Amino acid sequence: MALRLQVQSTLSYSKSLIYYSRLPQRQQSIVSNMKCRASTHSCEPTSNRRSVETFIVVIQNDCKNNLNFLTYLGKAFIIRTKKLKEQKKHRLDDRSMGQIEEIKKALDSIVCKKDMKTKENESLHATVLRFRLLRQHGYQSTYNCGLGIFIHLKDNAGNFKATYFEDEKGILSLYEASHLAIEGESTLEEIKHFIRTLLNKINGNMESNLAKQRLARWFIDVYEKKENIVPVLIELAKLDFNMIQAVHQENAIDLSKWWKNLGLRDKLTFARDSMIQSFLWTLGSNPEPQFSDIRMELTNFIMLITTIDDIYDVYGLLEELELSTDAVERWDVKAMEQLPDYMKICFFALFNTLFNTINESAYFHLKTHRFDCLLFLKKVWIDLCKSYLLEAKWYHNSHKTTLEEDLNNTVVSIGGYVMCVHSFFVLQQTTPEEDFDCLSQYLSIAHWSSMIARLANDLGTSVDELKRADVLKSIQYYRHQTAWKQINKDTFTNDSLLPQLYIKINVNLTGMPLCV
Ligand code: 0FV
Ligand code: MN
Ligand code: MN
Ligand code: MN
Ligand code: MN
Repeated sequence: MALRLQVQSTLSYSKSLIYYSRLPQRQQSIVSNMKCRASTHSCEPTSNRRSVETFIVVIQNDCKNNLNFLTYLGKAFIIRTKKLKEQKKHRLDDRSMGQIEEIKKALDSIVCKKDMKTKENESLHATVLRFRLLRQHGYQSTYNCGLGIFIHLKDNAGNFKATYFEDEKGILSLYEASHLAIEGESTLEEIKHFIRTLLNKINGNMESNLAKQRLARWFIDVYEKKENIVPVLIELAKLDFNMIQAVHQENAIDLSKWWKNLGLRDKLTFARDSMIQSFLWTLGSNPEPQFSDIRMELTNFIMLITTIDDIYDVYGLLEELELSTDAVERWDVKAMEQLPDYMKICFFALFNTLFNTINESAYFHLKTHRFDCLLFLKKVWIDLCKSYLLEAKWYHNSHKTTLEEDLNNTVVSIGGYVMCVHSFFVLQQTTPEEDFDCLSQYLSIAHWSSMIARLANDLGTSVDELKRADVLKSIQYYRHQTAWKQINKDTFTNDSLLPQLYIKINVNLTGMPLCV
């Protein structure tokens, strides 16, 4: 039941994100053309098998409506966008290198000013924005200076001054900035709680306005209602939004074809059909239109991971699971001969996809750096299956784990390490000597993002976890906070070898279990 709700909420979530609403009727969203059908039969005639009770989301490829929105990928819209940008050249110039220089100069000049305390006449938004921009751009020396500003938010009795919190924009900025805390920054932590409580209390317009401003799609609506707006900017924003949506929807169609051709959907009806959810994960981590390849590849693997997870959690018999884990450990297609048919199909699909998608980049690393990253790939997939098997054993033997034991394993079984190594393959950005170092850094940040993803996933879906005592929840909450601070530290304070894009993928993947 929980899963069913999960799928439905994902659907309505995607629906709300897809498309700017004031479009001609014929350009409707792909999601509204999806039909849900219930999965009824399982694959093997054994009666004591369980099945994931869920709806299967099918994108109807034959529906003509689906293809209409793709007009947004056409030339006419690109030309119109260019024209609009010309009109607003002074605002939206493409000389990005020059602009980056300007931004850096501006940030440097802020840092040079010694007194960064809140000025009486300065808006909360301005103060917070300055702090956030400096931190996000790695201005380490300014941490304490930057933090000093928040002391002014409190009165002598240590309470937050009400006047500061009347300003919508300021609160939003502050809430966002409060997520950038690193170890020991308790004021930011207090602020986060304070605003969260505040938002929960406020009813009506303000809350929904604040929430709306966080999403680009709704921000357009909010902006449109303001005074002194720039109409060209609105047209440009809508066009840009729709063009990016068109790219995403084209991805969804391609993925749907891939998934259909792979055949797991029809053969393994006991498993979740996770295309939309899996795509949302990668959409959340890489929404930019130029990252279609990353989105496609990572989505393929998330879909495979989800199917394999269902085999281990739900459908497979323990002795079968021992066999499949052994086959993956031997990393040998031949070892699959011993598996029951439904497993053969799934693991063959996995190996086939692995070799089709990663061979080129594996060869690239081997050729340019003499670095055999296939070893890492093998290791993380084997570790994943082993962690699945251990959980299956716990389940079948009714083994009660300690929190420590549980987390040590489930931080692996959430699949973050596998995603991390696949991102490494997709990005192909390292230098020869640093490959090994770099990969261990890759895995270090993946540990913290996996921890957050695991805790968020458990809190969201595991009835068992929620049934346990409050103590567990508070420990989880504590871990969650700690993991976030570690990620912020890795992100903002390290002279890291990691590509920014990779860090971004990790940070964004972390947020997805909260939405999906
Ligand atoms: C979680 O499912 C889920 F969404 C999976 C397996 C996809 C993995 C996503 C990434 C690797 C980004 P479920 O809650 O059944 O997973 P657990 O591990 O709790 O069985
Ligand atoms: Mn599961
Ligand atoms: Mn599982
Ligand atoms: Mn779960
Ligand atoms: Mn668990």
